[in-house]
Amino acid sequence: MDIKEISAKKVYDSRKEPTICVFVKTEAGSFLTSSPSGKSKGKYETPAFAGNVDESIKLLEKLSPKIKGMRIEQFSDLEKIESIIKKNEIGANTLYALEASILKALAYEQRKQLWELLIKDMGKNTGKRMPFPIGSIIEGGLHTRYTAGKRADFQEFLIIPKAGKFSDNVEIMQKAHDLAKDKLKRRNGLGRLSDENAWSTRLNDESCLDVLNETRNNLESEKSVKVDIGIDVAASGFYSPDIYQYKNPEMLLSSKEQLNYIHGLINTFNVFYVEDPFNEEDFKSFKDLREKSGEMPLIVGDDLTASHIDRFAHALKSKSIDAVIIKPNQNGSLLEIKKLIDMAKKYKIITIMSHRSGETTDSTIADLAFGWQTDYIKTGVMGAEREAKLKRLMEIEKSL
Ligand code: 2PG
Ligand code: MG
Repeated sequence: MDIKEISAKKVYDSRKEPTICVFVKTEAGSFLTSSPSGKSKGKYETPAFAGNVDESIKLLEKLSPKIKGMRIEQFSDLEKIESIIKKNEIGANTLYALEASILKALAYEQRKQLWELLIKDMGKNTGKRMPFPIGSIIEGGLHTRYTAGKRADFQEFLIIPKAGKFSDNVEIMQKAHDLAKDKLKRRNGLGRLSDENAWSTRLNDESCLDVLNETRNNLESEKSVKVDIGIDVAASGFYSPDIYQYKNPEMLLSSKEQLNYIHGLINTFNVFYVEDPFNEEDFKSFKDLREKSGEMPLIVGDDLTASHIDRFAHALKSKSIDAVIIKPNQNGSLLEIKKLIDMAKKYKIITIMSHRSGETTDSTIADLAFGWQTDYIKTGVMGAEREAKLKRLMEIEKSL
């Protein structure tokens, strides 16, 4: 397949913030991908743009003649692109959208779905397992506005249903969203929808966990299926300086106290999944929590690892995590994202493909999750941007 032309335009995400959509033209047609954007960005993420969206578009136009005519025949040919376009100069959102569009064009030329193109490089023994979805039900921190002057300090309260079928899990997540709404209302704590279309609330973290735990218990007995719950603490968002500064209720916790606090919540509410419980520099506390909590909760790195191989390798060496969040636009290079997934699988670290809080209706990450066989996908529950990924995975499940 030969690239005839590349171009880009500015589009707006679910937060009405500008992001980029990249088009790749070939003999067969035009293929496009738009990039999401985060709010709670890790310090170690690749910058999203070359300054801003407009500057990224200009730079891409300038580099376009060097890409014109380039032949792409397999995934690894993205190296040719990356020898010309550097992620730190053009921005991760631009490079990611460009590479994803190229792969869509290549898949089309080979009469394959995008996931089929990707799964081919996963080795002979790779099965075709649907990922378990992880959906945000209540949100606090940087993902919400205040409700009656308050919000939860943790960023996300998550539901993780474990039915055998992906489509059943989607239904359970949607039911959880409804149930939690009623429970919040009864506690006089229901706010508006948050950035990811979860519920905002004036309730504190412990009350949110209580609501979530009750929701899970209801669903487990109604559906006779295992349902796990989780939190994304996004602790870097309220760590300053050298102390965890809670607002709801007000408390200042040292790292040691934070560890004991989180450990207590894991036990009280039977929490299965704990993302970024500490500041993004603190590999040691992640490890200490892992050791203290034993088998049960998955300790998950997001801001800690920032979808970069060196950060992930550090987390591996220091035994800090059980699972890793993969956000393609935290890095920009799909070659590196694939390497990171291969490495995680090799060392038996659980992989979680993830959306961003600012999303478009682009569903590329659904194909990346299935094609690269990640264990989970974290992509929300409600709203067109979140449902686009869930629908795409249900479509894939149906086609198998
Ligand atoms: C996270 C993400 C997605 P953001 O922290 O896991 O939920 O948030 O995109 O704002 O970084
Ligand atoms: Mg996170």
